[in-house]
Amino acid sequence: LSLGLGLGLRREKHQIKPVFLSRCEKFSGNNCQKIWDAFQQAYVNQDPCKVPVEAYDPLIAAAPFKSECNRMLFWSKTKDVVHDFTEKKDCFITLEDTLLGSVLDGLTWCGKEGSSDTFTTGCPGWTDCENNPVRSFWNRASAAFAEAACGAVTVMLNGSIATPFHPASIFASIEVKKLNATRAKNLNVVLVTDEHIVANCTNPSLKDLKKELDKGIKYNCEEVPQSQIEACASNPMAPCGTCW
Ligand code: DVN
Repeated sequence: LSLGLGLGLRREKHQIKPVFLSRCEKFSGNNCQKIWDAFQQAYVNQDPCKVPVEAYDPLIAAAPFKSECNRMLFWSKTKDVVHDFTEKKDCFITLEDTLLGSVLDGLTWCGKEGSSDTFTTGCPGWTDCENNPVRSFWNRASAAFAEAACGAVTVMLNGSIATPFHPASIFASIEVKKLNATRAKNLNVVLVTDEHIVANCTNPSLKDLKKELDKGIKYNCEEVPQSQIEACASNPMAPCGTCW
């Protein structure tokens, strides 16, 4: 009995469904069981290295991204400063501030051939195989989030590394390619700097970024100290748009 109870509790602790549903219900309140079903069908009963990005199409259809014009924020190698900012100030929306992004942020999951269960341990890591359930989800969600981008779009890149716009990043390999000039009018690069500035707005990788943009999207780049972004985040009186 105690062994059975112990295993049951341990299984309970690692279950993803209660986490998924409680996060989802806090966010939206409705349709969460339907969204869970759409999520699960992407990877259950599959080889966890053979889940293509398209497997999540029904999930994206069940919980589509709203176009929030002038408020969408992308990022690459700036996760902590960006989410500290969006948590404290209601100026921008990142993928991780949307229903699907917030529900799945930080979670690991996979299925197994011949099983209808969801597993949270023994799953392939990000780089173990390309078509793993977690990576395919973020790739699919990032594409859909970028397709919805409209008006002035902002990206926070890291000025403390040599290549702020890295070709292997999700931002470079997926999101930039999905920005469409009929909806997105501007791309404003905020290059976040600290005392060790490695890259400024003349960085060669940013020339590549400008070149890759859909014709008609206006490009702009500003170097902004991280301390200024943090100070603005902590100042409830600072209006959006006056932070930098
Ligand atoms: O614009 C954002 C957002 O919309 C998101 O979906 O994609 C953009 C950020 O992705 P990015 O451009 O690839 O930026 P990063 O900083 O290189 O990677 C972002 C995240 O992807 C990492 O923080 C990792 O997520 P995690 O583990 O912190 O929840 C993940 N990631 C990327 N490459 C990885 C990796 N995780 C493990 N190994 C890797 N090689």
